Amino acid sequence: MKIVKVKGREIFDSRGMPTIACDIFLDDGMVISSSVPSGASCGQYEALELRDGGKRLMGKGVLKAISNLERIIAPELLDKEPAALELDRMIIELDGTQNKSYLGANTTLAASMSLFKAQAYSEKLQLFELVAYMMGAETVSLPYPMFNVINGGAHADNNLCIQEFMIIPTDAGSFSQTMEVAVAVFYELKRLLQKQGKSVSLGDEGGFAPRFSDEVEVLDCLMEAINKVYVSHNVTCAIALDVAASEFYDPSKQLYKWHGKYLSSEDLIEFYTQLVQHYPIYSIEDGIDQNDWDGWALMTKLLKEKIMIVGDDIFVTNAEKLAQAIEKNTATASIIKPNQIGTVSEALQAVALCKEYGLETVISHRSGETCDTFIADLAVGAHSRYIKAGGCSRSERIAKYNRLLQIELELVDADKE
Ligand code: 2PG
Ligand code: MG
Repeated sequence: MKIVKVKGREIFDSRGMPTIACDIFLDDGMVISSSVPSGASCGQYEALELRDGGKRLMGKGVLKAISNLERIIAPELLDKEPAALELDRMIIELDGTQNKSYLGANTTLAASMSLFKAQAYSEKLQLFELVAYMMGAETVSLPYPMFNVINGGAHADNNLCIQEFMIIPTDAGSFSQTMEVAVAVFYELKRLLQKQGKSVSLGDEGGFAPRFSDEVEVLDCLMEAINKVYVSHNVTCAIALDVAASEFYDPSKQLYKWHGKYLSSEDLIEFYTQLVQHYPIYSIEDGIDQNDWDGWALMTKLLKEKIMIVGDDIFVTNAEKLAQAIEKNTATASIIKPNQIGTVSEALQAVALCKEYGLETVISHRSGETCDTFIADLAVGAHSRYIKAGGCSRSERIAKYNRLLQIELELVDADKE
């Protein structure tokens, strides 16, 4: 099967911001589409997201990215089989920069995702099967989801410093039962918030975003919901936090601005230690700023036996950064976001590196999302133990979970055959 046309389109993400979609037309008439997400609390070392600037659409337009896709990438793809790894390599070479600043990581990822889907289609494989094949895996597995239930930080208009409070139902059995428990906690939480007269409006990732006095109040409220659901479902939930500490780090003072006070990394780690003692916290992501490697080393040393320590802004899905982390014993897990690096194959390399050195992976959405479900297949095919794809509301989040439900059914059916 050959590629006969490649088109870019400007579409809008879950925040109403423009983003790029890429359509690959195959010679049997099939059109394969992908669209890329966009972050708000972006890491300083992420690959470049190309925006038009100027007045149109608040400078966020992606017409330059579309032009790069159609003028520079497309001619190289025409008349070729959609061999994703090979063509990804060609795109990386065409860009030729460290951070995709020539073509834009949004441009390259849109093409890359469509190439992977097109190859899967032309080989009559599911996307997750193709990913597994490329990772050299003989089996696939469904990830544990981290459901976002309370939004703070850059994802909400409230007073919380911590950006994401997530739940991980533990041992619910199947993915569909896990989903049931998460939805039950979500609605129990909603009821509790309403009872307390708090707002139940949603943050960017589909969790609630009311004002709280502080993070401890959130955790108490969350525990009440988790405990109530335990009684009805006999399944408990662990808590995962994405602190997104780079968002409130002051590099000039080398301190963290926490609710009107300045804290050192030691103070912050002491606070996390207290939380870990009092609540069933399973993991903390970005507890420390992306450049505070000493803080990361200390947090990893002090807490790694108790919780999973997840790096996001510090690694940015970049194999070089991950290699540094491995050398310095920093963190025990990495977030994987394909748009931080700009191609699917480089994201797969990052996963492979993590696996080789015993780091867990959390395949992740961005706060600005589309209904593309690529990351669900990526998590299954790459055998990632975790995925985070948002709360139990908003279609762009639920689409990923629904795709996982579909994959689960297919795997169950395949087992029966
Ligand atoms: C994060 C992400 C996704 P953003 O920090 O992990 O939850 O947020 O996409 O805004 O960087
Ligand atoms: Mg994060």
